[in-house]
This record gives sequence, C-alpha cells and structure tokens, in this order.
Amino acid sequence: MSQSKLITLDEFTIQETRKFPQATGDLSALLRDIGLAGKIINKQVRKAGLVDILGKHGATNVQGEEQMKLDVYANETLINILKNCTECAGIASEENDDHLPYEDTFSYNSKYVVLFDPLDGSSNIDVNASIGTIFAIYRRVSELGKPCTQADFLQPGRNLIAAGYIIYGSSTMMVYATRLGVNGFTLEPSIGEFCLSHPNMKCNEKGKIYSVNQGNWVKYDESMRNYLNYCMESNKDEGRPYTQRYIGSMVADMHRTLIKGGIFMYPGDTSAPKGKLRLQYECNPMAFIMEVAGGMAVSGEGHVLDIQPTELHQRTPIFIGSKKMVEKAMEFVQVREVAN
Ligand code: AHM
Ligand code: MG
Repeated sequence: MSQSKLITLDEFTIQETRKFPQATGDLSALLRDIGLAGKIINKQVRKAGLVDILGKHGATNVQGEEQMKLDVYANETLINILKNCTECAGIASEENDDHLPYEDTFSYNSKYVVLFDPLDGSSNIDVNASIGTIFAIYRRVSELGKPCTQADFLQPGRNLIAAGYIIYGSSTMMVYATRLGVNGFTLEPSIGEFCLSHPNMKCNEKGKIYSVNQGNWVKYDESMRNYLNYCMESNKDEGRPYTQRYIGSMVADMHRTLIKGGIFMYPGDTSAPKGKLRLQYECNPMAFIMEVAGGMAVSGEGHVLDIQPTELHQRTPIFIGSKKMVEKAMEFVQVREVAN
C-alpha cells in the first residue's frame, strides 16, 4: 500500500468522531495519547534484549507478584502521558494499589477515566515472546469539577466507552473497540504511526483452537476436565480434536483468538477459585472487544461484562472467544464460586 493511502490512528478516530456531530473529540484525543504511550513503551520493549533493562525491579505489586523493570517503565509512561492530557480525570493500574485521581483543574473537568494493565504477560519478556498493554476507558460517574472517585473505576464492563490493547509482537499493533466496531492498526516504523491494517475485525462464530494452561489439570474440577476431554477427543462437532495453543500472554492469546477464532480460558481451580486474571484490567476490556467483534465472554455464571466490580483488583474466571465454542464450553463447565 502506498503511504498516501495509509490511514493513521489519529485520522481514523477523527473520522469516527465526525459521525457524531455532538462529539467533542475527547475520546479521539485520548486514544491518540494511549497510542503515543504505546509507541514509547514499544521503543523500550524493542531495546529489552540490547540494554541491561531486564531483571527484577525488587518491588512487588498488590497481588504479591514480582514486577520487572519494564512493567514499571510502562506504568509510569502511561500515568505521565495521561496526566498531561486534558481528557483523563484519573487512572487505575494493575501495578498500583489504589486509583490515582489527577489533581489539576483540567483533569477535574475531564470526563473519562482509564484503567490499564501496563505490560501484561511480562514474565514472557526474557523469552522474547509477545507481551502487551491492555486499556479500558469509562465515562466518569462522579461530579465534574472535582477529583474522580473510586466509583468511576468500579463500573461494570457494559459501561465501557472503548477498550483495546497494544501487542508488542513480531509487529506492534494497537487494536481498539468502540460500540462502532473493532479496528486494528499496525505500527509503521518508518513514519512512527499506527496505520489501519485490520478494519472491522470480527471473530468467527466457530474455531478450531482451545487455549488454556492445561498444566493446571490436577487443580481443575471434573466439569472442566470433561470439557478439556471434549476438546482433545475427536468430537462430533469438528470430527477431529481441537488444536491446543497457549502462549501464556493474554494479549497474544487473545489476538490469535480474535483473528483465527477459538476459545481462550482461564478458569478457577482449587488453588485460585476465581482464576488469575483481573476483571477490570484484563477481562473486561478483552470481553468488550470480543463482544463487539461478535464473540462471547463469560465467567461461567454469566457475561463478564455484567459483573458489578466491588474492588479494584478482583479476579474472575473467563471463557472467551468464538461464540459457538464458548456456548459449548458452558454446556460442560460448572462454576461453583461466584465471580464477584
Ligand atoms: P501478569 O498480568 O502478571 O502478566 O499475568 C497475566 C498473564 C496473562 O497474560 C496470561 O494469560 C496469564 O498470566 C498466564 O498465566 P499462567 O502462567 O498461570 O498460565
Ligand atoms: Mg496482566
């Protein structure tokens, strides 16, 4: 494609804004700023093998997990860029204990809040596998003119205005969804811009790939094992077993699921009844993208997007991907533990 035909992220979001005469352009500006943070994080991720940036940072996050240096860098980059823009009233990050209201007059009057996992799958950094940034944008529910409050960050996924991810893979892509659709942009390194490469992304109704950490087999309950047996057997729907793929990096596993179809699962088990993944930073944004793309995302008790969060860092089991595959999984899987 010649460069004159490229549509940049900025051009695209502005075109979308023009479909709504009453729109202010704030969302478009916010997506541009998140894209900018993505480009800066990307630059650092690409250098990870070259400079002495790998290794543990020494701190642990609120879940008691080790942070690596790039996590901290990605977190600070997003926090600072969103602080300096005029559209974001505050953030909540998987790496911070509490939400962070931005304390300035512009931010008091900003209508959006952003939740993010700054660098998901960071245990994959030192093996050079894909990692990503996940973000979720809500309209604040607290009073304008004042700092945003925790209630702004405890909204169900159904209220999402936009959500997306940036994948640092063999190429760098930003994929984001609004209710209008899901679109993917590939970073064109020569001009340093995300350019529309995957317009109007849809997830096939059916797929042939199941994605789960099957090493947790002994911790799964019988219903989950029965479903995995179904996936491994020559099942009657496909006439052959499904293919198993698991990168262990949610963004990469979800990106494949969105493009090729399939099901990605992180169920509860005996040691973690609510699974591992966080509702607000990981599951809701991915569920929103998947639903807009025609797929499905459930916790085992209902749609992920319908869960009313009660705390910032809560977890939920998730089964997400091609609609027919998720429905089939739900014929097997019984979830005893409530998701919130
Ligand atoms: P992180 O936020 O600490 O990076 O953990 C989340 C990651 C996901 O990207 C991935 O789906 C999952 O952890 C893999 O977990 P496991 O190694 O238990 O299969
Ligand atoms: Mg994560």
